[in-house]
Formats: sequence, C-alpha cells, structure tokens
Amino acid sequence: MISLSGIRLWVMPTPTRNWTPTHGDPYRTVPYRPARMPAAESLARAAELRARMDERRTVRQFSTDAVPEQVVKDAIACAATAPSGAHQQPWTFVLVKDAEVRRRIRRAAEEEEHRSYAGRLGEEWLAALRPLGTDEVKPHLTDAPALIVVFQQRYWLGPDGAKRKHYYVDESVGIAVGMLLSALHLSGLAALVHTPSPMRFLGEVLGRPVNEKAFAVIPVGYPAADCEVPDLVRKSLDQVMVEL
Ligand code: IYR
Repeated sequence: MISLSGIRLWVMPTPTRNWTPTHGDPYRTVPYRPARMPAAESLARAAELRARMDERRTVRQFSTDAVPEQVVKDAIACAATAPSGAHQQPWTFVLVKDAEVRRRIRRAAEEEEHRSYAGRLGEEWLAALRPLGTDEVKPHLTDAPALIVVFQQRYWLGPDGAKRKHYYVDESVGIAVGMLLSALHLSGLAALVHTPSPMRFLGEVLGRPVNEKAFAVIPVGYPAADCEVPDLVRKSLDQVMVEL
C-alpha cells in the first residue's frame, strides 16, 4: 500500500495498453494481494459512498457551460475498467463535443422520438413515463457540452474482416455504463441516459463500423441554474434486498 497525496493505492493498477485479441492465449497470472482494508475504514467509505451515490439524479436540463474535458475522459477510462464477458471489453465510447454533430444527433433523435410519443410507445408506456415528464423535445442533446455515445461491439471485427463472437455484450456494456454514471457523478458532473429508439441513426451519423450497435446517448455537463428534477422516491433497501 502506498500513499499518494492522501489517496491510498491498495494494489498496482492493471496495465493499460493497446489491446490485441487474446483469443486462444494460455492462462497466465499475476499476483493480486491487496492490503486488507480495516473494517472501520470500509464502513466509513461505504457509508460515504452510499450517501454520495444517493445524491445522483438524472438531469434533463443542462447548462451550456463547458466541463473539464479530462474529467469526462477519466470517467470513460473508469467505465472501461468494467468486467466483461471473456474480458472482451466490447464497448466504444464516442465523445462528441462538436456542436454541429450534436445538432445532427438532436435532429435525428427528435424525429424518432416524435414517432414514439405520437403513437409508437402506446398508452401503457406513456403512462409509465408520465411522472418523468419526458417528451419528444430533447434540448439536452445540444445544451450539454458533451455527449458520450456508447456503442456495443456485437462481435469482434478484425482488420481483414474476420469475425469472432462476443459474449454477454448487453451485460458487459450495461455494467460499464453504470460505472460511467458513477464516475461522472462522483466527479461532479451530471448525466442522462438517453435511449432514442430506434438508434440506428447514431452509427450512421458517427460513422461507426457495422459490428457496433448504439446502446445509449449520455449527455454530460452541469445542471442548468434553474434545473428541476422529478419528485421521485427510491425503493428502500428492504424492498430491493432479500437476506437469507
Ligand atoms: N426514449 C424516449 C422514451 C423514454 C423511455 C424510457 I423506458 C425512459 O425511462 C425515458 C424516456 C425518450 O428518451 O424520451
């Protein structure tokens, strides 16, 4: 354990480098012997983290103020530490800062959302959404200074066109997005998971390869000065946890 400006590093980080396929490689290991965190410190950290995470809200009204770009990049790097099926890391995060590209995404998303809200969703779905106050107008796509468009790599596509299966792609990318949202929130930024449906236009606008399928658009920024969020209640721990 080393102490670095008040941050304790419990283990060596996993090296990051240009990844090449490990398909068929032999099983090799490195030691993993983190110093055990004292229970008192665990308890303090867990309580603090629980309180901070409970402050996270999905934001739909963003300030147009710029955010520190490195914070967003660090959050994406955090997301990319997620566990994944067969460690295939089947994700691509497209960081869109360009205002014209954000306008194009908004235009295409609003066209799809218009069809959704005008009938495609159906009465039951619209009723479920009513407490959230959402509609087809998506100003956050152009107000937020950055969008992170998350793509799933449905399969691996080699430079020569070779294909290989990816496993548990939905689960892997879902976990990574959870970690992304946590990292953004804990770094002081607000976000929204937006899933225009269908999302095919995102691959086209952003020029993504055929093995990638859009998973979500995540506007990132600061809440607008007059931001309001729906008056929602979270389920209590008793309601979400079963103890045996
Ligand atoms: N994609 C639409 C509708 C929507 C659906 C769900 I489920 C939400 O939790 C929120 C919105 C939209 O973005 O408005």
